[in-house]
Amino acid sequence: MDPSRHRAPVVVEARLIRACVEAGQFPPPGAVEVCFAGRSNVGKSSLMNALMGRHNLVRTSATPGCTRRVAFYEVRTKDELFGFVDLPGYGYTRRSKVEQASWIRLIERYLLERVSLRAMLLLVDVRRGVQDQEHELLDLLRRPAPGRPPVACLMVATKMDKLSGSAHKPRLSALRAQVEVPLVGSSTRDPATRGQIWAELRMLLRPGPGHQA
Ligand SMILES: Nc1nc2c(ncn2[C@@H]2O[C@H](COP(=O)(O)OP(=O)(O)O)[C@@H](O)[C@H]2O)c(=O)[nH]1
Ligand SMILES: [Mg+2]
Repeated sequence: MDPSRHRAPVVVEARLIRACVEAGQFPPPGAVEVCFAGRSNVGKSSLMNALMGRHNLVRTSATPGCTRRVAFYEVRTKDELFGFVDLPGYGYTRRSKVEQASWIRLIERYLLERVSLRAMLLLVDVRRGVQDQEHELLDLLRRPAPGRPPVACLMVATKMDKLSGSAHKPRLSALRAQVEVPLVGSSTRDPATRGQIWAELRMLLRPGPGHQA
């Protein structure tokens, strides 16, 4: 494999633009946007920090359910600009029905109407695997959305370090059999992850049919 494929860019600037509790607060669409979705505590904030090369720009938490906002970040490399968007996590059982309904509305508005959205990284804990909510999110992305171009999707199985090395390959194969989008493993404990996920992200954003959900 070409080693340059796995070289992560130097992120010269990464900053929070706005954290929104409703769609009316979303900043105007601009740079190519990548959103990070997944169950609470799956490792979204950690992966975003790793990709941005920042330790704690996106707040990580050992307590699930803390992020209830759609948070827009701007990520600048030497010659590119990306929007990274942290979507509120789901699967937090102590949340009320009203909160869940407002979560769904917010996610739908973002995923179906955001014209600058080009890719979604959908995270699953490698031990928990792909469940109904992930399939529902993939279905949502496939819904007709006349206002925006198609969105490519990559699944990321997080916390690979929690499995023994010999379990990695068979587990990833089993997960890949459950979805029609590409799936890769990640671990914030593994320094190679940053370059690998950046490489996948770049492939995802390449013009062409891509890996649409
Ligand atoms: N072992 C391990 N822990 C992780 C990994 N990624 C995230 N975590 C931990 O999982 C917890 C939740 O992570 P966070 O990024 O806040 O999840 P979020 O709710 O999806 O944003 C934190 O305690 C992280 O340190 C990983 O790859 N390996
Ligand atoms: Mg988070």
